[in-house]
Amino acid sequence: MPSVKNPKIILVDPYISSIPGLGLAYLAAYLRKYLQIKDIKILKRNLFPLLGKAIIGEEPDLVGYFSLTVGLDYTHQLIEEVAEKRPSTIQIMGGPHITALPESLSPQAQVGIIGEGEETLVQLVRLFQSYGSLPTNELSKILGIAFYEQGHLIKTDNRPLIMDLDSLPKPARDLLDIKSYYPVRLRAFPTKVYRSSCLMTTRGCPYRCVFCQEGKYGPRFRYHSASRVVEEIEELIEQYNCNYVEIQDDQFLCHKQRLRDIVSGVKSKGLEKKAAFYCYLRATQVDEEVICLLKEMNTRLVFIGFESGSDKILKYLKDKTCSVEINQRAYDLCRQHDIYVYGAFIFGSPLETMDDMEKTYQFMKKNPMALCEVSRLTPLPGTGIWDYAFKKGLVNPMMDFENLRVRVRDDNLNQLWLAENVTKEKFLEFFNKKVKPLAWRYSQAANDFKIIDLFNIEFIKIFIKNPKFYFSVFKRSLENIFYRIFKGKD
Ligand code: B12
Ligand code: SF4
Repeated sequence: MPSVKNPKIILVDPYISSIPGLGLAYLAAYLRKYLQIKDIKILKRNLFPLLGKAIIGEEPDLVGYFSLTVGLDYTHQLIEEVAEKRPSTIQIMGGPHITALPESLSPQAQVGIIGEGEETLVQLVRLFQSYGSLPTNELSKILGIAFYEQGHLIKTDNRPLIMDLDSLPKPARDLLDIKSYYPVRLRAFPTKVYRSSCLMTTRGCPYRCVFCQEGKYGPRFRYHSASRVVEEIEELIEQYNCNYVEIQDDQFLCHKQRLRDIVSGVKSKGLEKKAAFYCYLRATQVDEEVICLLKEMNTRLVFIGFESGSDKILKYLKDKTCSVEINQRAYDLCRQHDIYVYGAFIFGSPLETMDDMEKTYQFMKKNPMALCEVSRLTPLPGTGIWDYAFKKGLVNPMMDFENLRVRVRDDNLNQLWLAENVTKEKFLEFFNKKVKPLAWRYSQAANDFKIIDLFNIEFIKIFIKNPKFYFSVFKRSLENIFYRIFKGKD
């Protein structure tokens, strides 16, 4: 049995996602390094559908939950279940949602972590080691947390940011079961079966896009050194056998000299021959040199938030820092260098008209995407658009956060819709008729997927494991062939 001096800690990611989030792995590595905690696990919903039971079965002393806005109810249910069945367990919530809205802290949880959690968690675990509990008079001395004292929520002062990211130990990927995420990239490149995994090389962002939580908290950009980035890439490839490396940063390109150094480091170790790369780009940071550098390190796919084909809407969404011309240039440069583009678009800004939406559709149609993500402008807590919607009385900290789903689907008429000049129904009709079919076709056409690819050995393995998925790819590939024959017609 673990003693209080050597507590058993479970970190929980209650979301199903295509890649393993790294936040909890950073925390685990920090606990290992500074407190030599050995008994630590990350439980992810992907792998444990009955997460509550799995947590309780571990008999933990302390459980920490990652929180996003959508899905918060599920996290609260887990916390209630654990509180009921194992009341002695200390429960803590962290992540983007609690950071933006600490008042969402479950009454059954002892502490909410605001912002970066490494140092805060170490201090909390130390407290637990000393007292066997988290006494509130001691909690009030810890920076960057929220907790209840006699029913009132107390927030302590903000914790200073970690400025030297290289001082953080590498995320504890050994706790993530990386292999279980390998095959997901099939949807991006059906003809190639990659073994993918990810890294983060920066934190924060100097921009202030109205839909994003990063921008709201101002210019707090920090980055790992090029040599540390190359070390992590090498670890993914050599130790975890990955051949597809996803760089999940919002701001991978923010520092050009660092990019040059990363690329030369990757090449000096021959890593570009062992793996393909994927990263996020901001169109304003793209120029010929950047794209050539990305190409040199074998970047196959880049994610670009084009957001809109209307300058008026782009200005609004991206705080006047981008334009359709800049977006077009970024797209063209990528395609000229044979890098596939994963484009993201946002519909539903307050002053957006049908004409603006049509411009976005035309941009999408002109520029085939390898993958395409369509979102509605959603007032997530901590963003500029949350403040706007809050002033209008459309959102509040007690609302049903399930109405803040970001992706556009055709069945969610309850979702908040902010465009004043276009009804939600009219938008969904336009989306279903024009945008959705285009996005599906592109994901196949841009990848040059062929019927013959269905007979490659990896696909046959998929057929055996998951015939439903196999047939959905088959259907899409037929659509793709028809699309190519009648290309341009919609
Ligand atoms: C990579 C990424 C993804 C990945 C992986 C998601 C994941 N589970 O981590 C993918 C592509 C799957 C994804 C999808 C989505 N994402 Co995303 N994503 C990111 C991104 C760019 C990086 C996440 C990351 O690794 N950060 C680095 C680590 C170190 O930070 P961290 O996870 O926040 O953890 C630190 C602290 O928060 C804290 N902490 C976190 N948890 C805990 C727990 C405890 C106990 C403690 C003590 C501390 C603590 O300590 C950690 C270390 O300092 C962030 C933006 C960002 N820069 O963070 C958006 C972000 C998290 N995503 C966001 C959104 C909206 C989504 C989607 C809903 C979008 C959509 N299209 O539907 C989906 C949700 C999917 C899902 N089911 O998870 C929002 C979340 C906003 C919110 N309030 O919920 C963010 C913040 C971006 C934004 N727009 O502002 N995303
Ligand atoms: S969308 Fe990207 S560029 Fe804009 S604030 Fe968020 S992280 Fe920064």
